Amino acid sequence: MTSAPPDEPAAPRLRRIAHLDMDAFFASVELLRYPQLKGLAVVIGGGRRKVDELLHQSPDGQGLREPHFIPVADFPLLKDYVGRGVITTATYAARQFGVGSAMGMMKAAKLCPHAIVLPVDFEEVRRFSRLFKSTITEIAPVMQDRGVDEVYIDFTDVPGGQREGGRVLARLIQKSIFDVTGLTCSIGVAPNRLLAKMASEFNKPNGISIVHEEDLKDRIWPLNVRKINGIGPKAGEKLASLGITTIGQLAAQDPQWLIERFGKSSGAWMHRVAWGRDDSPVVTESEPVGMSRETTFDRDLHAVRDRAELGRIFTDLCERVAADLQRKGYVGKTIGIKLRYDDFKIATRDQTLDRYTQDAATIRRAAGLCLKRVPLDRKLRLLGVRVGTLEREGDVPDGPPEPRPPRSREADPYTRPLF
Ligand code: DCP
Ligand code: MG
Repeated sequence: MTSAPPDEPAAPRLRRIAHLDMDAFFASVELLRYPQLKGLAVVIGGGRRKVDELLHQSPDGQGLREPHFIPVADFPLLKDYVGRGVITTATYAARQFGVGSAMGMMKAAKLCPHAIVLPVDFEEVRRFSRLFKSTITEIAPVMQDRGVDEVYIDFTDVPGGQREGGRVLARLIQKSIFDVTGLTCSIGVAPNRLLAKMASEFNKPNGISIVHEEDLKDRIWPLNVRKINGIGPKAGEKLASLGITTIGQLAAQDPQWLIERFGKSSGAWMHRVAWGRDDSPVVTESEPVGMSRETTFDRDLHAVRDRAELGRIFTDLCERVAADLQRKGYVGKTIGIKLRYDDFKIATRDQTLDRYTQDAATIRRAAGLCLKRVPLDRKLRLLGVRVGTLEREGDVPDGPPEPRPPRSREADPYTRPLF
């Protein structure tokens, strides 16, 4: 390790914020599955994965084909599409024809009839979304999730984050994401989130743009006001009707004039952002520590006399917690219950499993065991089920486990559930 000599003052650390956005994300994910389509015009939209099933079925009816080996000529084309579907995204090759997000498929077919149409695979998209984000946080831990394909990253204190205005670190992140996923992204690095978001679009696809405070006049002011994250179609229209289309024109307005037309906070905000000012921090979302579902009964229920009804509610709560975990992509290890008695006293119990789960039946069995450890002589007002000690599904080495079948009935404490 070498360090700077003590008499050489360290360069001042500037706030450097990056915005990273994946290129043609849903389409690029499909190209990983069908690399033979690389470079071609492909649009994502329309029907379900039935297309895939058809594609994968070999023409002679002899089983399934490998996705890689399906001839390009067998893919469905936009010109043959009939329906009211809308395009979700398009490859850059398709965009050259003027085709893009939110355009009706029939209209797009007129512009680019030979484009290949594929449906979106949300599960696959989510998997790659998690993968590229975890690749980033391994390098730069302060990351804010902004949706399926974009994040903000605070470069300020990360090694390489100051070099060449952030370009060195941006390059490393871009390369790491490509190595791990095979996908490209574009990154803008700037003094704040507002400018970084605009910068990430400057060099799409697979580009890096570095913006400094002094670039405001040349690179930001010529842009349309709609490029400001937060100025939507309505505000854009109103500004246009006032003769303001570029960010530079917005910056030239007297703040008071803007406040009179857009209200105190919006008017002041518009003036601030037009001058490239934004102090908002990159906020790392905290991971949830647990997920729970509970219900208060319409009438107080008794563990023995209302056993059937309680049993149904209990199972339902477990299923709902399991569905929450699955939907959000978590697995948990600690299963807990909460009861409130008719005297409003609360009892909780929990149990930690050997393995992580998101399975309703596993949760139900463990929660049933917890229930055996609480007094049940009073009536109940409320019942809750919680799963804690969460990990992201996929981060757990052995994956979401299946419950092991009990060795024998005698050894199985779950065979006599209370509810
Ligand atoms: N998306 C969507 N509906 C829209 C716009 C986008 O479902 N109206 C989806 C599909 C995109 C993904 O979100 O692949 C990311 O949106 P982007 O705006 O970042 O678009 P892309 O990543 O597809 O392209 P770009 O390279 O311009 O970022
Ligand atoms: Mg994108």
